[in-house]
Amino acid sequence: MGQGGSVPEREQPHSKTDATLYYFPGRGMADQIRWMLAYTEVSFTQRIINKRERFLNLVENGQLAFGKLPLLQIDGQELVESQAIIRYLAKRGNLVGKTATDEVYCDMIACNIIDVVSPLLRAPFTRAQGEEAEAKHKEVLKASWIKGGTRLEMCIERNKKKGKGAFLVGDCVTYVDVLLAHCVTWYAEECGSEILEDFPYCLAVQHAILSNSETGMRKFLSGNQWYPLGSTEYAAVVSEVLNKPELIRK
Ligand SMILES: N[C@@H](CCC(=O)N[C@@H](CS)C(=O)NCC(=O)O)C(=O)O
Repeated sequence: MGQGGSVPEREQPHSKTDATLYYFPGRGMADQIRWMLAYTEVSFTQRIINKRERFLNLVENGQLAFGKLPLLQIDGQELVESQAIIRYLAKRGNLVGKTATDEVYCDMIACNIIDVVSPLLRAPFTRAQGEEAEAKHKEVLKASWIKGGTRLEMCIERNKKKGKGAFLVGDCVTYVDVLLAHCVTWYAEECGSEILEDFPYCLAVQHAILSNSETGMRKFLSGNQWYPLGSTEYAAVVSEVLNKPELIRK
């Protein structure tokens, strides 16, 4: 309840952009959504949740259906659950392939990509201090990429052998290519671009997504709507907002 037992006021969407995204001041589970918004040229405002009270207000006024961020206001709706939001944006942007089979393959691959991305989501909370510990942390992340990336590389190779093109599904870009480009870009930032040397197909997809001048990716990546790698300060904000001290490394 808000002050005096009243329900706090609902947060209204920004009136000058197509969408309003609520999340902590960092990448996390909102990041795939940001890339999808940028790729499909949906303008968006970010509402930064960096205080526990603001988070509780969203919960208490019923805007977080399951009590969790991210929240996206778009087309007169309030959407939660990151993977449902991504699928909505994919359909809205005509990025789910051409057939029902393409669509279910995209679903399967998107489910896998979130598993591959998960170690990156945890990185701000597991990042260790000191040269040796940092190198070890990098090695752990690198191993996650090699394991997950190898399967994704094989998916593109198989699709290409069917005469389709260097995409994950079908013969044109789908949203899972955008999600893969995001994943590849983030892993390269964490571990160094040399981790992609043996992944020519993943690199080709990343290149196709980042170099497509008809989307909003370039502007997005050079602007301030994409956050840097999560720091210990970011981890502290998330821990405070969620009231989860155990998230912070001692
Ligand atoms: N399945 C949800 C998970 C979202 C999630 O775990 N959100 C975290 C922040 S990244 C949260 O808000 N947790 C609230 C809490 O633990 O109280 C999704 O994909 O959106």
